[in-house]
Amino acid sequence: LPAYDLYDVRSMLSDEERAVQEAVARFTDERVLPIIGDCFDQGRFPKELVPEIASLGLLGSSLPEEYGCAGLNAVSYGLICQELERGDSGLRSFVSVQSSLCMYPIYAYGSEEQRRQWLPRMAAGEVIGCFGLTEPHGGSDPANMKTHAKKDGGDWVINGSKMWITNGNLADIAIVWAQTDEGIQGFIVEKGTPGFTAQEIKHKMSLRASVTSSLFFDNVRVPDSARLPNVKGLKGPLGCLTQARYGITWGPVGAAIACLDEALNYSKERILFGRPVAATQSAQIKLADMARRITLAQLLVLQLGRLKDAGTMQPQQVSLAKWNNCRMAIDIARECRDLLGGAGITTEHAAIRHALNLESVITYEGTETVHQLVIGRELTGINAF
Ligand code: TGC
Ligand code: FAD
Repeated sequence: LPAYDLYDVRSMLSDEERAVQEAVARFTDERVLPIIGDCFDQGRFPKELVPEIASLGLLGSSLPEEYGCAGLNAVSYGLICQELERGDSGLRSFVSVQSSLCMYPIYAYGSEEQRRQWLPRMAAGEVIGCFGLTEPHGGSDPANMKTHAKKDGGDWVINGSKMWITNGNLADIAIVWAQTDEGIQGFIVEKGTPGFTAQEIKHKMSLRASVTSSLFFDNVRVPDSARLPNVKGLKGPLGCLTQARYGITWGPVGAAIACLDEALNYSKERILFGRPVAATQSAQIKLADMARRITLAQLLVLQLGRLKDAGTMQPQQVSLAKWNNCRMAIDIARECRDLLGGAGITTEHAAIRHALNLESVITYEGTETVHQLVIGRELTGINAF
């Protein structure tokens, strides 16, 4: 059995799920891995891959075919995230944001007209989206939102700012959450709307192959037809987060597999004190422990995906898996970096890139602490936020 599937999880997948995984794995091996170290080095998102990602059906893959999407199940979406993140968390982020944070709210909360206007072009990668929830004063507490939209005749006027927004400078549209007199509401704001600007965040040490931006809204006027009509309140954005977090439970499994694979190969070839590093008991214990944690994480997400496909998945279950799998992957990436010695500190090898990326992944979509407190509240019935 391969080190990355000791429990033969593959045998628990349907033929369609296996085919999806194979297609994305091939894309990652052939198109992502040869360039991604340089992209990370240069701080460049490989935008040239977007048409291929779209043609593989990876954008909004769970949405129905009538909107130009692939209509795949949740487990397939998870496998897409896993295989993309085996390449780089930045590419998985791109797909998470487009699919779960932009296409999903248009599908779930939008009018039929909005669905038809945006979803087919977003599935084709012709329109790129970003999702603006987090604000500079504190992302963990989105209820304390300062950005607001005021009704003015038939229009809305938006003022405020958002920070740490994936795809911000790439995006043709932004899903923007703003406080209104009737609670938090979502708006589709098009690039080029007067008063709307995006500024790329530089000097990142993490997710360097991904675009992250601040968004500014200075009296941005949009028509009522840009408002998502079918949701009000924090449950709107939080419902999107549940979708995206679900994908993020799978993604880090891919990053961890990439690191283990690399460290395993390296330690078998690295001869020290007359034998391969892999022949030492301490290296074997480390590698075995990584395989153990990856196996547990794989079983966790597969069951989570089956629950999602059955329609019974709860947000708390997503929190537990997001916490567990991000922690699992970041620890493994750091341990693999150590097994590579000095060779582990450059982008010639993947471990440090994954370790640095996972610093973002463990923070965004709810920090580790936020997810721990969600489980604490579930157990005790006491809100400790
Ligand atoms: P609470 O005030 O109790 O609830 C408000 C309403 O929302 C409902 N709800 C949910 N609905 C769906 N999914 C969930 N996960 C939900 N959680 C709560 C809830 O039922 C209620 O509905 P209603 O009808 O009663 O009004 O909110 P809470 O106390 O549960 O929330 C507190 C807390 C801290 C958990 C929440 O604020 C939180 O999750 N904070 C973290 C914020 C966060 O994760 N931000 C992420 C920004 S996006 C991002 O990072 C993208 S990175 C993407 C990439 O590049 O891949
Ligand atoms: P804060 O909320 O200020 O948290 C600071 C610290 O306080 C953390 O350690 C946190 O765990 C801790 N903390 C918070 N509450 C408590 C508590 N009650 N008790 C104890 N400790 C607590 N957001 C978007 O809206 N859209 C995006 O596309 C997006 N993309 C991102 C991309 C990247 C690369 C990054 C880094 C972030 C992105 N985010 C995005 C923002 C992300 O969701 C936030 O960074 C995250 O929610 C945390 O918010 P914050 O950074 O303001 O930290």
